[in-house]
Amino acid sequence: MARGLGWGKGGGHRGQGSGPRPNADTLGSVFKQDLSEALWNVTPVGDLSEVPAAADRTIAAAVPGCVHLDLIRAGIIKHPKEGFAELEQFWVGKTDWRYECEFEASDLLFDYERLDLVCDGLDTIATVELNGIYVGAAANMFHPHRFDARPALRRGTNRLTITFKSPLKHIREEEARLGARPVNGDWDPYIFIRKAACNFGWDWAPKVPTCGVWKPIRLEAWSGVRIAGVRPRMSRTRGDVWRVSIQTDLEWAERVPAGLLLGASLEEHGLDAWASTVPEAGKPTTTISFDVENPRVWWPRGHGEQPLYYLKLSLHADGEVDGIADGWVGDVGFREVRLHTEPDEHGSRFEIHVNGKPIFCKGANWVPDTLFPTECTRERYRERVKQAADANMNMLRVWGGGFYEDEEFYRACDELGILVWQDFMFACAMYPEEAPFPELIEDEARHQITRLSSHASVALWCGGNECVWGYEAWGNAPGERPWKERLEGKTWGKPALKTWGSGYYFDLLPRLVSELDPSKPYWANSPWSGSRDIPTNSVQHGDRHTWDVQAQDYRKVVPRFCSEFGQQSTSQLVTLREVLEEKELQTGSRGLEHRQRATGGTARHIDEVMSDLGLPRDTFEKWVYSAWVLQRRALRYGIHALRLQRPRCMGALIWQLNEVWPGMSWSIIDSAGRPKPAWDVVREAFDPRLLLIQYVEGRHTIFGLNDLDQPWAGTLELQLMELRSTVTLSSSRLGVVIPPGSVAPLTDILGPFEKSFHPDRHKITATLDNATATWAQRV
Ligand code: BMA
Repeated sequence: MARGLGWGKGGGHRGQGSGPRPNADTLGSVFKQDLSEALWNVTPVGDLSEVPAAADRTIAAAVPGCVHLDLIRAGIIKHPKEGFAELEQFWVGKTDWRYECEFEASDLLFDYERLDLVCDGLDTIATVELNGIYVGAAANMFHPHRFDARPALRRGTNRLTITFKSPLKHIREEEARLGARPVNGDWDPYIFIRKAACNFGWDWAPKVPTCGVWKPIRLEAWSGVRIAGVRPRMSRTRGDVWRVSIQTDLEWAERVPAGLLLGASLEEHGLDAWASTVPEAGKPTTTISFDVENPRVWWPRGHGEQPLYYLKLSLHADGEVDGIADGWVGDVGFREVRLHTEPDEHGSRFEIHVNGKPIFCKGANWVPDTLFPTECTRERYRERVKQAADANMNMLRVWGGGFYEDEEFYRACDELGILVWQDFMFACAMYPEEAPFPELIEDEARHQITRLSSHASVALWCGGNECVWGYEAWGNAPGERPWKERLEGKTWGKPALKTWGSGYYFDLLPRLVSELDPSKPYWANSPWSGSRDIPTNSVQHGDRHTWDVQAQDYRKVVPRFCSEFGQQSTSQLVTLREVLEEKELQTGSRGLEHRQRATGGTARHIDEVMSDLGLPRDTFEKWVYSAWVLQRRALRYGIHALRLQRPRCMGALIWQLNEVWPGMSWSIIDSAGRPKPAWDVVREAFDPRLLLIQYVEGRHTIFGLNDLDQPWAGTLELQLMELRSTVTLSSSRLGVVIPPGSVAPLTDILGPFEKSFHPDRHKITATLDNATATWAQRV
C-alpha cells in the first residue's frame, strides 16, 4: 500500500547532473498531507480583559507564522519595530489565542496503519484538538511534535484547533509554583518556558512574546516502520581511509513489513559508495558503517574547500511499490573537530582543531535575524551568512538566548565554510530543574543534536550563555544581592539552594552529546574556564567574555579565546528613518531612547566613551557618525590585540553580527541587512594576512600575521614618506617568511631610517604583497 517515488539505488537516483534532487518530503511511501496551506484563522480566547475591542474577533492567520504577524496583516497592531508600536501590543502576549482550520482529509490517509499529526514547531504552550477531541499538548518551541491523530480524524471535513496559552501568564504561574530565580535585565522570567529568551526583551530587543504555529504542520500516514532520525558520522581511521557510520532511528508500528532493508548511499565528487543492513524488527536504532578511501575533506574557509557529499538513506520493504518505505537525504562533509584544552605555560589552551589543524576562529555572535522567525527568508539567511564570510569570518556562534536556527542557516554555513559554535538555548539566568523541565530539555536536546549532527559546519556544542558565570559572579555590585544568595530557600523547612541549571550544563547535555554526536566537543557554557575551581571568566583558561575593559585596554586582557567583546552603535541612518519620524532623529530623543535597552543606557554605552575621546556630537548626524567611529575603533583594537597573541589566544568572536530591530545594538550589520561602517573594519582586521605595527618593549615592531596554511614569503618594503604626501623619501627592503598559522615579528620599523626620521614631518609605510601598515608618531 505504498506510493513510493520509485527511486533507489540504480533506480533513477540522483547522479551528478541528473536532474533535480528528491527531497525528504517527497521520498518514500510515507503519505503526507500539508496543512500549512489550509485556510487558518485565529481568535483571542479565555480572559479577554486585556484585548482591545477592535481585536476581539476572528482574523485570517498564516501558518507557519505567529499571532503578531497575523494581527499586523489584519491592521490591528503595527509592526513592533515601527515607532513606539511595541508599547501598544503588550496585551498580545497576555492573551490566549486559538488557531483553527478546516480541511478535507485525503482518503489515502486512511489506508495506512498509523496516522500522525506532525507539528514541526509550536510556540509554545499549546493544546491540540481535532474535531473537538484532544490529540495532544506541547510546551517547548524547540522541538517538533508528533501526535496520534487516528482516533480523531474523520473522512471528509475536519476541524483542527490549536489553543495557545499566554506565554506571560504561563511563566508567572510557573514562577509562583517553583519560586523566583535571578534573571538578567528587567525581562519577564523567560526561564519558566522553553521559548526564545530574547522574545521577552533583551538589551538589544523589544518585548514581543508571541505564539503560533511557527513551523510547517501536516498529517503523515505510514505503515510498518519509518525513519525518525539520522546521525551520520565521519571519522578518519587511518591515512586517507574514513569510516562513515550512520545511526538511524526507526519508529515501528505493529505490523513489521517483510523483506526490510536499510540502504545508505553516498555520492558526489566521483564517489559512489553504498551499504545496507537488515534492521532488527522493533529495534529503535540501526547503524550502517562502511569505509571510504580518499574522500575530499571539508575545511573551514581560508583552509581549503567545502566539498559536500550527498547522503541518501532508503528503507526498503518487499511489500512496498518500488521497494521504498521511507527515506532521508542530506549533505554531509568529511571533517574531524577536536577541542584542545591541555594545560600549558599560560594556563590551559582553548584551541579548535579541524582535521588536525589548529584554526584561529574569527567570527561573530549570531542572534535571531528578525523579530519574528518566519520573517527570515531563505534569501535573508544566505545573505547574512555570506556577509559574515565576506568579512573574512570562519565562525558564527549561535547564541543561547535565541533559538536553534533554521536549516537554511546551517546549509549556508556548510557551503561557505563557516564553523558553527552552537549554544543550547539557555542565557543569562538561573534555570529551574524541576519537572517538567528536565524532560522537555532532554527531548529538545535529543532532537537538535540529531538534526544538526549531519552538518559539516557544526563544530562545537556549548551548554549555554553566561549562566554559570551568572551563578558564580553576578549580583556582586554595591546595592545588589549575589545571585547565589538569591537562590537560597527552604525545602521541607530546611535551608536548600534552588536549582539553577547546573544539572543541564554538567550532566544532562554532555551525556546526550556523547551519546548522540560523540565526535564533537562539548563545552559547558560560554564563558567557562573548564573547571568549577577556576573563576568562570578566566583569562588563562577556557573562553572568555571581555566586557570589563574598554577598547584601549583590550591589549592588557588577552584570553585564550574571546567569545564576546564589542561596542554599541546605531543602525544605519536610512534604517532608522524607515521606522522613526524625522523629529525623533535627535540625540537622546524619546524615539531613540526607546531603542536603547542596555543597562546604563546610552550614557554608559556610547556618550561617556565619546566624550573621553573628544569625538564630535553637536548634531545628530555627527553623534551617529562618532558612535560608528567608536565601534570601528573598538573592534579594530580588539581583533588586532587577540590575533597578535596567537597561539596563546585562538579565537576572536565579536558581539554581535546582526540585530532584530533598528536602534542601538552592538551589531555590525543592521536589521535591514545594511552593513554598518564597522563591518569594513572587521573585514580588514580579519584578513588572513595582515601587517601590524606594535609598540613592544620600547620599539615599534612590524608583525606579520599569517592565518593561512602556506608560508607567507616575500619582500617587505619600508618607505619613509612626508606626513601628508605619497612621495617616498627613502626606502628599504627585507626578505621575510612568515610561517603558516603564525605571528612573526619582522623588524623594527625605524631601523633603516633611524637617522633621517623626523616625528613632525615623516611617516613610515610597510608593504608586503597586498598588505600595508602605516605608522606616524604624530597624526
Ligand atoms: C553578552 C551577551 C548578551 C548581551 C551582550 C551585550 O552578555 O551574551 O546577553 O546582549 O553581552 O550586553
